[in-house]
Amino acid sequence: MKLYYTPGACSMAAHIVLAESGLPYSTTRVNLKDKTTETGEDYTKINPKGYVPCVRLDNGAMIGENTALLGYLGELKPAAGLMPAAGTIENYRVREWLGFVSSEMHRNCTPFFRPDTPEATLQAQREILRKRLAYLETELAGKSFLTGQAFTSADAYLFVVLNWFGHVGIDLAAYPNAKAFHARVAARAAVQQVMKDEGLLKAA
Ligand SMILES: N[C@@H](CCC(=O)N[C@@H](CS)C(=O)NCC(=O)O)C(=O)O
Repeated sequence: MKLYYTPGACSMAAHIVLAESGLPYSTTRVNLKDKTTETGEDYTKINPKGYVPCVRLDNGAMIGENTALLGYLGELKPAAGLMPAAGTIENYRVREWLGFVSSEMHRNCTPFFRPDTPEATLQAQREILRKRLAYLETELAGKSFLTGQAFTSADAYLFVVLNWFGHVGIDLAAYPNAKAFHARVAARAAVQQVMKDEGLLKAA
């Protein structure tokens, strides 16, 4: 499998799930500004949508879209526990969180990465995000991860989105459960490795 990613972008969630699974994979960095890969290919020929993440499977098929991709990758190695067994309510609980992180958290962060977003829009987005964080805060009370004590694909995605909140201008200190969740995920060996591989942490 090959993951097309951009350092620190939402593609880091798939990168974490791959690293946590222990399955073999390779990565290719994508420059989102000029849509080229680190090997000089035109990324839009690889993924016509022009955005990350996407994964080329060993049989040549491409799969993208975080909500589908993170479920798919998480189910590849059941023993890793990243997705509960397909068809169970527990599996759909993780998918429910993937949907929440995607449409309620990630999507509401997007305007902060567009240089032309008016400040009034950013303020309105911050208000929405504060409401979503308040909900997360109650959901994470007494739990290590979104669905309980097991780390899943949805936790990888939430971790990556929470990484952006400094840039968004919301201090997670006001949300102690979310802040503790973020620190807990950051400390995982696979997550540390991925952050190093993406150039976000200096190698020890
Ligand atoms: N619908 C996609 C959106 C992914 C997405 O927002 N990717 C961002 C990085 S976090 C991106 O590549 N943006 C560049 C662009 O849209 O040109 C998904 O959910 O996977």
